[in-house]
Formats: sequence, C-alpha cells, structure tokens
Amino acid sequence: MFEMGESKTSCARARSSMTTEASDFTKVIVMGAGAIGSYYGSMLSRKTDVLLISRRGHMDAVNSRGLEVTGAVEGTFDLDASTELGSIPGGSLIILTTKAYDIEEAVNEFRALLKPDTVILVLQNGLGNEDLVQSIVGPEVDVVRGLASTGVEFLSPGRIEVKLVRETVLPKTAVGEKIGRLFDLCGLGVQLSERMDVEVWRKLTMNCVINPLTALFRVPNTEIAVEGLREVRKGIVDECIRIAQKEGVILEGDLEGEISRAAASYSNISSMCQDIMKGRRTEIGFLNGKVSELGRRHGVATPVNDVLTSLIRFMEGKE
Ligand code: KPL
Repeated sequence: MFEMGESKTSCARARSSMTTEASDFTKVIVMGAGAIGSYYGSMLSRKTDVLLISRRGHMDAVNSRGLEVTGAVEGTFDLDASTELGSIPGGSLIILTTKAYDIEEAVNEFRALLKPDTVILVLQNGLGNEDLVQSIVGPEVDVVRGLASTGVEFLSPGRIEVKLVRETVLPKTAVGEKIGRLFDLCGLGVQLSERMDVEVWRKLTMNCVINPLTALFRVPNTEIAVEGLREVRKGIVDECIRIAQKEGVILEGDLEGEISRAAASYSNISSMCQDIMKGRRTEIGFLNGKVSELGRRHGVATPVNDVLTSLIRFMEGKE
C-alpha cells in the first residue's frame, strides 16, 4: 500500500446534481473535516451530496467561498458545511476523520441520530479505532475500517493542498465494496483487502516512523528518509513487528525500506507535524504510545517507541 502512483485531477465548482452515475449512498457526512476529511469531501462531492462537519472558521470559509483544493487535485468545491450535525438522512455514509482521541466525543454527538442503514467509515490513524466506535454505537451499526494515506495539508480555513494521492484501503466485504464503488465513481483509487489487520499494522508502523520524527524536527516527510536516521527508523519498525506478532499479525518483507521509500515520496508535512506546529494535541497515544502500551501488556520492551512517545508528549506540554 505504500507504493501507489500519483495522479492529478481537476474539477470545476459544481454540485453533485450535475452528475449522471448514481451513488449507493444518499449523502456523505464527513465528521471532523480537517485536511484529510476535506479532501475526501471534495472528491466525493463529484457524485453525491456531501456535508462537512468541522470547526467554525473552516466551515464558514467553505460556506462562503467553497472549498479551495490545490496541488494534485485542483478546483473549488461547493459543499455544505456546518459545525453541528442536525440529522442523518436514511442511506448515509458517515466518514469519521476526527483526530483519534476525539472518537468518543464525536460519536456520542451523533449516536442518537443514527438510522438502521447508516454506515460509518473510520478513516483515521491508529489501532483499534473501529472497535471503540463499534462499542459506542452497538453491534447493529455497520462500522468499517479504512486506511487513508494521501498527503494533504491544511493551508488556511477553506483551503487545502493535496501533495500526493494514494489509494484508500477498504475491506473486501459487501459494505467495503459498496463504499469502494462510490469512491471509484468519484475518482478515488481503492484497494480492497482481505487482511485489514495486516494493512492497519503496516499503516500504523509507517505512522510510528514518519509522524513523530517529522514533528520533532518540524520537517516535511521526505526529510526523515535520510541514511542518518536509518537505525532510528529500524528501531521503531522492529518493535512494531514484534508487537504485531504478539497480537497475531505477521508483518513481512523489508518494512523499513518500504517506509523510507514512502516517506521520500511524500513532500507534505505529516498530520502530527501540522498538529505540533499549531500547538495542538497529537495522536501519539494512538500510534507509538499504543505500541508501547501493547508492549507493556505483552511483556515486550519497546524503548524506541517509549522515547518518541515521551518526547512528543513533552512537546505537546510545551506548546
Ligand atoms: O498518515 C499520514 C499522516 O500524516 O498522518 C501520512 C500518510 C504519513 C501522510 O503524511
């Protein structure tokens, strides 16, 4: 999943009513539309109604000027945007792109509005997010885990830049395929996987390498692919491989090499680096912090991930 190709698409300011092929969903609601959520909202608005839910400044800008997307995707997208979700129409897809630590608050906000046919797609960084969502909404709601690796930066309210487009990984299940059809219709590349557990661990390991290192040095992803950091990357990856194995997931191949090549291709600033630069809380507890936590549970030492977690927590405290 790290080696997907780039593509450049452009789109004029247009509403979904102008489209011809139908979506299986009546509406897409993006909860927590920061950089990555706004990117998905813009692409999906090509073939379906989209509502973005996020902070006031960003939502006001989108409502007054549209969502301006530059880079690998270009266009101004006319989307509905709000700070609150009033109702969920039947047949909706909710895409959860809040920060992982906001899951409980976000899901509790819309839990009472869910319809029997609502589908929730969890497109966040981290491990175990979908289980947490499922435990809040109950077993009768369809909760699907997906993986987003497109590099997107939040420029200013109403403006994002897409630096590198990657396929979305979805489970090869009936509901995963239904989401995949919509994504495909909208020009979002999809990879269907029968081993989401492996894909989640591979993405987690990539985030454990790229996110804290870029946040500590405040550099774009490309810069941490240097030879001088190879032992550090390898230390992080080896611990992730060991803990994944304890969790029943075998990570094969030269993962450190794959992650280095992926980092070298990403000219964007990682989400954690963007958070640190804005003085915001980070997702460290769902990434390296999670690996350390599982290490303690399994009695396996994870010194490299422990140190990175402490350093990022120290920086969060300082900001
Ligand atoms: O997931 C990301 C993130 O920034 O959180 C990557 C894929 C590393 C892109 O920057």
